[in-house]
Amino acid sequence: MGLAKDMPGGELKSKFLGCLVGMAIGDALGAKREGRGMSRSEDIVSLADKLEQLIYTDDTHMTIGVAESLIESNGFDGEHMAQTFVKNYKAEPWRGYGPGPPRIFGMIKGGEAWYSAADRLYSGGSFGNGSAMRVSPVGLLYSRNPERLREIAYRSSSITHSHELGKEGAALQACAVALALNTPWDEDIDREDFLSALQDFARNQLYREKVSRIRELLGEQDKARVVALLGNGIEAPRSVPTAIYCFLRQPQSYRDTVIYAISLGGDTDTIAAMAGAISGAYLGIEAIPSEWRAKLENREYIEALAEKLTSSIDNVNTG
Ligand code: R7I
Ligand code: MG
Ligand code: MG
Repeated sequence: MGLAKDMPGGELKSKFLGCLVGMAIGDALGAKREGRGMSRSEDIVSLADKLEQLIYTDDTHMTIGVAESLIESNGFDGEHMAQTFVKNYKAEPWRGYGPGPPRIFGMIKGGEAWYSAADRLYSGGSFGNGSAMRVSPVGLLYSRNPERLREIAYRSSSITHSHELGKEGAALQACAVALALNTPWDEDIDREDFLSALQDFARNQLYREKVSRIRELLGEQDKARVVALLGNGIEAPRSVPTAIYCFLRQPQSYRDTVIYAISLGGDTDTIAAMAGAISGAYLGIEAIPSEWRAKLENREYIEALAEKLTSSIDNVNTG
């Protein structure tokens, strides 16, 4: 993974903002199609035009929790992050959370340790995409150190998703965010290099195979084939590779990335959130259509978190 320590400060900040705002807009726009079949790009564009506000779901709500906790703790603190999730869920339980996390929050409130509660779910932990969808702040903050990135992605996942496939999905998504962040925005994404880096990073055979499928599908016109081979579901292995694919198909356009992700149907808010996070981390905030940015609920708070995260990158990496 490129380290990109010499990136100009303005570019770095724009990429942090692009990642979190890009994630939230993908989530909010995708939420309007979650659980449905495929749709036409034109219909998604007109939907985006019609909406007066972009209201986000659990994907963004939990990403906010990850960012808040990383900032307040100056890095990862599992107990603090778990308590942040519990507090945020209590304040806004209506955000469309998956079935597992609220049960975990109940266990943690009842005294169960943050590192063991998730093992009690689905006999061996969840492999839902709930820990990958919220991991982008980890990808940004630990982008200079792939092994720490993996460790923190796993540990942040294990609060709610302790199955190997859940943890590995979070790590792969964080790695994709870091690779996008570390590629200067005036340099083209080398898709071969990007996929090789992901292939080398992945520790799990199923994800390695999925990365190979991404490579085979780059020129594919048939969306049904993309969905058949990569998936569009709520499970991490059936959505994280899909999100990475959506970005790599059209790395130069945030708008096209998110619209394509939603057009695949299924878990559209989450796939568009993850694809939008990667795209925004590469292209920066200015590449996101301003009329979409203007409609995003709570945008100023999300931007403030992104700015604080940018300021903590040096502390976290020297501390
Ligand atoms: O992963 P999670 O937080 O859900 C995230 C999704 C996103 O689409 C959000 O936008 C929101 O809508 O919810 O919730 P989990 O309950 O941990 O996992 C989601 C689903 O994955 C579960 O309801 C199961 O259907 C499936 N799943 C499993 N099924 C069988 N065995 C996850 N782990 C297992 C398993 O081990
Ligand atoms: Mg959601
Ligand atoms: Mg979803």
